Amino acid sequence: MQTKAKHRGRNQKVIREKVILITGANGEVGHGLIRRLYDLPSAPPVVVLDINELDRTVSGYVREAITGDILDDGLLNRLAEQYEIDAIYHLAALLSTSAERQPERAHRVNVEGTMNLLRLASAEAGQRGEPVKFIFPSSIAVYGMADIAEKHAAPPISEDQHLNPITMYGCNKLYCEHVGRYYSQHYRQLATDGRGAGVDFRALRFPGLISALTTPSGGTSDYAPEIIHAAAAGEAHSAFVRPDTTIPFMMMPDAVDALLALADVRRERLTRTVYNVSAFSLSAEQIAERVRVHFPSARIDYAPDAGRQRVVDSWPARLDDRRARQDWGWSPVYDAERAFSDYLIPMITARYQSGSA
Ligand code: AKB
Repeated sequence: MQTKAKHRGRNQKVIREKVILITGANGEVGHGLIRRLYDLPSAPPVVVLDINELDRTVSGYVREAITGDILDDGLLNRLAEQYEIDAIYHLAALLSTSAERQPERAHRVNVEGTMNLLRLASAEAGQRGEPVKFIFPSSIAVYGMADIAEKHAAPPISEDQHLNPITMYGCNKLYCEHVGRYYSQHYRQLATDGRGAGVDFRALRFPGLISALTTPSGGTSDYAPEIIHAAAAGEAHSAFVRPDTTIPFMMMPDAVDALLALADVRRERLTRTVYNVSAFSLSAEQIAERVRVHFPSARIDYAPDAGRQRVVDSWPARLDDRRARQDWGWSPVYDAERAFSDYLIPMITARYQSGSA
């Protein structure tokens, strides 16, 4: 739907509609987030920006879907003229495998794109005299374990450990976390001094995310959802990692809940700007075993891709998310058992049986 800023005549203020902006809304997280925000009675309408046209399955839930590039300053300026942006969920990014294939483009999209959005948030906060919440999904990719021995021997990794990413995507996310913290502190100081309002930057480091409703692309944790979706579709599948490959995972509804919960919590309760969140860890073969319980004829084997294996081997096997639990009550609904029995298997089965996949 197209909405225009309302002009109240010469010398009068332009009334802009208050909205939430989601970038990269066509991705898996975006799909879930759009639906959840639509159902929240207190949430302002959502405007989305994505490089591709918004999927028809979610386009009915947004005020406006803009097809465009976060690197297009003119587009962002026009957006700000038209809407009062209350909060930004900045999901747009090239994921780890895509970013390794085009590292310079990844840097432009992931870093310069984030800078553009932070600049927009800061200008908006200044204009309306109230902070703008900036919710940033970061990733397990910011970590870099030295080798497999260290990865498996290490206790769950907390936020300030092993910050040695080996991928362009991991470097981009880690840097943007720091720039977001800078914006938050710098502009909070402006607010304290009475010189304006600031960006309220909050980030989550997600593990591998798995959705029953959508299939991922461009990530390295994609091997897990690929195994599950292929089995449900009745297709033979070769996973691109070794069977012992282990990282933490989370179901998509928990990921969306985590973003909304972090956005909702009072700033005073937060002791940091970046939080780990996690649900459970499984190896690729443990995932395949659970899949075979429900799809006994699933044909799953392993054909590791050296580059992608190296990436996933550098990510921790387990994350310590105690700070999120303590500060804002984070707790996933889906452990490994419930993830399969209550979410993945019923929803994926329904999806492939109905032919909607
Ligand atoms: C990826 O694989 O790149 C993402 C991530 C773990 O951030 N899913």
